Amino acid sequence: MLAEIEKLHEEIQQDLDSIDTMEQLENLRIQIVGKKGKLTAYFGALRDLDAKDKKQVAQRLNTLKDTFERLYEDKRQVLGAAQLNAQLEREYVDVSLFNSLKPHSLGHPIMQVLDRIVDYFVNMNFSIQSGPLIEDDFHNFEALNLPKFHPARDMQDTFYFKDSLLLRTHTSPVQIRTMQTHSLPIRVIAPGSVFRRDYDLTHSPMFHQVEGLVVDEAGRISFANLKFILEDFLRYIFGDVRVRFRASFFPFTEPSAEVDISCVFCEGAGCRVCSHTGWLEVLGCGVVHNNVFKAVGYENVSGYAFGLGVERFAMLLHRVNDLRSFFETDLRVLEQF
Ligand code: 2NM
Repeated sequence: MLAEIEKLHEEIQQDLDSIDTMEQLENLRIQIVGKKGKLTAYFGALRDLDAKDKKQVAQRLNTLKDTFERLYEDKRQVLGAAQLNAQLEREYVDVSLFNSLKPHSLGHPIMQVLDRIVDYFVNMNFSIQSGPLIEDDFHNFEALNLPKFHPARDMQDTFYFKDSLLLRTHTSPVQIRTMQTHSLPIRVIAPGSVFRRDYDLTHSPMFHQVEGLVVDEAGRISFANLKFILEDFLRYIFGDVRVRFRASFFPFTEPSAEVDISCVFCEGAGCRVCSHTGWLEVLGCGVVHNNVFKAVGYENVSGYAFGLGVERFAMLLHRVNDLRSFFETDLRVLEQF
């Protein structure tokens, strides 16, 4: 009987080696240790043996049973892993393909217009500067020749924190900081968000500006330089429009001008958008006031500066009449740009 058990052991070993499905493994288990299994039958035959043989055979059978259980479990694990791998292979999904089926985002319309504005000045050899959104009184007002009781400093217009900190109301403090830390020549633009207490069809408490500043030794920068670059810039942005400069006033420039383009809606004939004047105001500019240079410690220099609102440009370019639609994050609106 021991010899038969030895043979069964070898048989089991061979059978296990040739098995490659869970189903075959289950069949083998039934054949060996099931109710009518070969090993089960040997256990049943024990009762016909005399006591001396019984002990020896029983030991051998128990060892074989343990061995079989171990080999069975090993094989089950191997087949289970193979089965899982096959399933993963079958159900494999390339997630990178999925996203490529969706339309690509073109960016927010305000940022599209901002990028186009910035591109013009980068091509004209301006460098881009940025600065803090939370500013102090000196950089936002004092250095810009805004006297202590100027209406622009009013609580009505400016968001104040305690300790005379505030949300910058224009990007001009960036130009002030640039002059404080850089030497001549200066040729920069400062794009960024600014904050004012205002909210209606054409005003938002947060909006975007691009301001520019060019400074060099006295006599090297003139109003003519300013006029040339702004005309060229406005035709780059708005196409074939007429451009005019109107005398104006800003505390930080002297002389100062506001710049109009011929109305993009009626081409100058007069309509509701241009209040029947044929002109749209799009920029402020001027020759930098000497008090601004004094505040940053510059002497014997001259320069020009300008500023524009990106939202206003976007409204005119895209013919949007309520600026709040840019900020409502409604994809049905934003996807049209
Ligand atoms: C404008 C209009 C005119 C301006 C002036 C300066 C600085 F810092 F150089 F003094 N930055 N920006 C300026 C001048 C801005 O915006 C309508």
